[in-house]
Amino acid sequence: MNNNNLPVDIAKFASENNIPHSEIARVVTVHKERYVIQFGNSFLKAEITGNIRYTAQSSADFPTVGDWIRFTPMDEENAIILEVFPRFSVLERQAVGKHGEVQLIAANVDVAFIVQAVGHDFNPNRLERYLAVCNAGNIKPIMVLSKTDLLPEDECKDLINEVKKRIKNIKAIALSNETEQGLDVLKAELESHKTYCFLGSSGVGKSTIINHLLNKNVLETKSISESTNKGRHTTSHRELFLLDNNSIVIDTPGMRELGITDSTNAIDVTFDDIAELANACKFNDCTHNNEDGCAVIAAVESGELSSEAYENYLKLKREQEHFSSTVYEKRQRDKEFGKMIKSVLKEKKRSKPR
Ligand SMILES: Nc1nc2c(ncn2[C@@H]2O[C@H](COP(=O)(O)OP(=O)(O)OP(=O)(O)O)[C@@H](O)[C@H]2O)c(=O)[nH]1
Ligand SMILES: [Mg+2]
Ligand SMILES: [Zn+2]
Repeated sequence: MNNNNLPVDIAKFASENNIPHSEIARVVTVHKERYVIQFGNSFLKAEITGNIRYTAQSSADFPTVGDWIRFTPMDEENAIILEVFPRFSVLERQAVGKHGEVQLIAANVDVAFIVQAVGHDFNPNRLERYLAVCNAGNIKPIMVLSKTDLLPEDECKDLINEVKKRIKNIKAIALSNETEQGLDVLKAELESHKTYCFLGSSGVGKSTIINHLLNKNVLETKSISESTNKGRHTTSHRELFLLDNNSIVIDTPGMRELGITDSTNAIDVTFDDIAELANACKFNDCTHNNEDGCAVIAAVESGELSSEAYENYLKLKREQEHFSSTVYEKRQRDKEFGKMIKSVLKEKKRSKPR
């Protein structure tokens, strides 16, 4: 079977490392440490080698949805994952409830559709947070305003304008799964062999959009009030699908928390107008909190910069600094622990009777 639809970066890596295309597959879903990989048109259940498990330094070293991997088949249905290829992009967030750790959402994604529904889900602050996550991971973001059937058309336009005013250069698509208006605009974005991920709160219509793209009801969709267990998400895991035009889409469960990690300049890229203003601050290391001669604060005062965007910028910066310092402390603790183990072992050796 051939498998010659590899992205350029992956094909390059394979040829540099003499890996035959017959050994390359993509991770479609992950359940704990059990994986499903896709090779051509076939799907195999897969596990990782002990080597991957023991050399992994964090959860980021385990395969995730969207990863390209090298595998060896065991039989018709099962395979072993031997190696995870370097990722050209990653979507990651702070692992919920685990300080200083990241959780991968997906890998090798080209474009993320950030979906917000009209009504109380619409939230530019949260949109900026998603943008920072995309910018950190080398992923092009596109905003999707969903459920436009629930709001008069001019009010939908107002929401899009509000987004565009606050976030320059963002592409935004308004659509409704009910009337199907705008779905063609989203479809026109999809290029073959590129990977698209859908992000956004639970119930905004991510899986419904993907069902439309697949032209069938593959994914379960449900309103929050329909589900027996209140607040339970309908989509419970991340999964990758191949569309007829050979684009790939990844569905994700709605995420309540999207803590940003310590990627260096994602926030400045997201708030590029603030980064631009900062060039005119009096101090090079201005934090734009309360310094004299701060051009950012001046822009807020003159109304040139929205105070909501400014507040959100400071909030995300604080969060990122907190994450970085937690990671640093964790590394120090791990180091101390390593030193202690070493000295105990040394002591043991020394006291061993000869
Ligand atoms: N009125 C209206 N309802 C929609 C639209 N799109 C989806 N819905 C409804 O919204 C509910 C949630 O849709 P889902 O597609 O399951 O939402 P989701 O984003 O996948 O949610 P999670 O899987 O929980 O993250 C369902 O009852 C859909 O029928 C839309 O455009 N308009
Ligand atoms: Mg869903
Ligand atoms: Zn400043």
